[in-house]
Amino acid sequence: MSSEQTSFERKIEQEIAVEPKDWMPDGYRKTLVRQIGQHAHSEVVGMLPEANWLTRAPSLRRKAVLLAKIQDEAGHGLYLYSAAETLGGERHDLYEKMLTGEMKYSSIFNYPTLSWADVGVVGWLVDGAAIVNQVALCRTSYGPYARAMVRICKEESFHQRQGYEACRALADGSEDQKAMLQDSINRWWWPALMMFGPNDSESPNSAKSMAWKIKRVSNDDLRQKFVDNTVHQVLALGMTIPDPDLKWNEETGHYEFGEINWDEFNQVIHGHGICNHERLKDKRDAWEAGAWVREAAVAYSKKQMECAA
Ligand code: BYC
Repeated sequence: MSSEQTSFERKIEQEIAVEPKDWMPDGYRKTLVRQIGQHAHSEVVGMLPEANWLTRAPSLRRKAVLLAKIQDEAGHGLYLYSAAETLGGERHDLYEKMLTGEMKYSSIFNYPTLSWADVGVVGWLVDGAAIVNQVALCRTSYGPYARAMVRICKEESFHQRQGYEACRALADGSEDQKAMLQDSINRWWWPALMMFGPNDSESPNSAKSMAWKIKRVSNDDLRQKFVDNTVHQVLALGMTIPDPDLKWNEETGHYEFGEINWDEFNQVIHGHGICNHERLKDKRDAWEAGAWVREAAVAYSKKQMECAA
């Protein structure tokens, strides 16, 4: 083993952050660029389902809050693209891979937001699931990713709270509002569980990622934590969970839950979900329509450099 490799292994073992200029195995770098890139894409694609309700928010306060949340997500995308760039993952290249479908983004954003309740439920369940995953990633072995996660988690906690608060308002409302909330929970519950990825035994990347401490907690353990955290919140709203197999296990101290529809998950991550086509089309259109902004930014920075020279 080379001295560089020994030094890398020691850092992983002793939980000393790996930094951009450190030597790292090719596979470690590639795995990080893949995961961080997909994470960044999820943030920017995740803006679309919520933006669908911006012009129809039920009050000015709700509109302002939603707008701020969506802007935060753009910011999260930027932190993450920057973290990928420290590994040599060029932003333009990663973005194009997302637009052509070569790189993935989270399955959850291929479902439609059909009612206002979906905006609350996305904030509460989707950001809630994202936080469970991202809190663990605050201890990931690559320094820039871990530091981005700390800041993102602070903002995501706010998102989760605003989502729950919006759901609370519906749960305290009319019978129609309660029914709208229940319908939304019914549609988002299972896709939220899918966010954590395939079962550990079916996850091709997990073993390496756990050994390198890129992932600190397995897909199944994170999913279990999310279920354990969330069941009480659903019940506190007076709502139900669309899972006849859900039950508390006194011995393990965890909820048991039913089998996820993995066929549906696989369809969605391979481009055949309800909204995959629409999401990528919207992103491609925005990329093309924004070409003049990128050109203007480059021209402006060249001019600035000429003036400074
Ligand atoms: N969706 O071996 P596995 C947010 C893919 S956004 C799509 O377990 P890994 C928010 C996986 O990529 C939150 N694809 O993979 C934003 C792999 O395919 P490739 C986004 C999935 O990487 C706006 C294959 O399946 N969070 O917070 O070890 C509004 C096999 O899986 C999914 C992150 O991105 C999925 N759900 O583990 C509101 C967190 N699951 O790449 C909220 C960072 C799996 O080999 N990412 N795949 O072609 C991770 O923690 C890990 O990448 C995962 C998957 C746990 C997601």
